[in-house]
Amino acid sequence: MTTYRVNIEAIQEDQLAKLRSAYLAHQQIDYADDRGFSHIAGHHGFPGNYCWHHQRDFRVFLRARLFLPWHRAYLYHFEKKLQIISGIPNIGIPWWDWTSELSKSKGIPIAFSAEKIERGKANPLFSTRFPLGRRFLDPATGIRHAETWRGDEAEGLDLIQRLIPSRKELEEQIITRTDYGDFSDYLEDIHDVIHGAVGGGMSNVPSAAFDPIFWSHHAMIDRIWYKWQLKHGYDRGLENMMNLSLAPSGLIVRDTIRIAELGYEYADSLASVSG
Ligand SMILES: [Cu+2]
Repeated sequence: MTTYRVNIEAIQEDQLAKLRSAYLAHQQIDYADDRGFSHIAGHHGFPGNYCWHHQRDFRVFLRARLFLPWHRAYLYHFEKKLQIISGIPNIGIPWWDWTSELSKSKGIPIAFSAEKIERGKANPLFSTRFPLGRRFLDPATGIRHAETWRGDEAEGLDLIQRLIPSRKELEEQIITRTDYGDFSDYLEDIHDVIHGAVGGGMSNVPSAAFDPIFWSHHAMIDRIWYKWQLKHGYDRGLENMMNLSLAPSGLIVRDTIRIAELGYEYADSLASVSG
């Protein structure tokens, strides 16, 4: 069964309700359980520090452009556990298309920005608690947060409007940037802008992956890489990195090259996933 990742801005009410219940179930798993949301979020920055950004991670001396394959493996691992814990076998991480007209005019989609959902319940796509009673310091305000937090909305929107390409501009970049390294660096810079635009815990590596929007931001990054691969070749630029480890997912670069082999696909229309 293929997992279809859908556009959060086009998601239907019943799909959104399913997604919320899946994330909530995942977030309620104890940190000690390595299938749970908080344990997996802890792999990225605090306490795991496994993530690859700007050709490095903090655990090895190697320099390599593993940003895209590492995060693909990371999302895959997260999604599998989300499916197991929620009992919804094909639930996928939705992607947030920050190049859309809606995001350029309103910023973060309502599915992630609403603090409360029906009957005043907390929105599991808006925030979650940090595990182990840990509090993260917001350098901007000096406040220590027990839950994920966001930055100033107006400042975030301004960054998106000024620094994020339009859909058309992005499509042109996907076509014209034929070199993997050049493309990966371009995409990573855009990625950094979004981390800053969401702000709060998302703008710091130790806390970023605890924010539920992290996964949808990275699904968009992954989807763009996939589109680039379709144009320029699946393994382009990674020929010499195929056997590198993407710890702690258990995958190596070679395993991440084809998303069809990982069992998921990006749905461009919801018609294909309504069944
Ligand atoms: Cu990121």
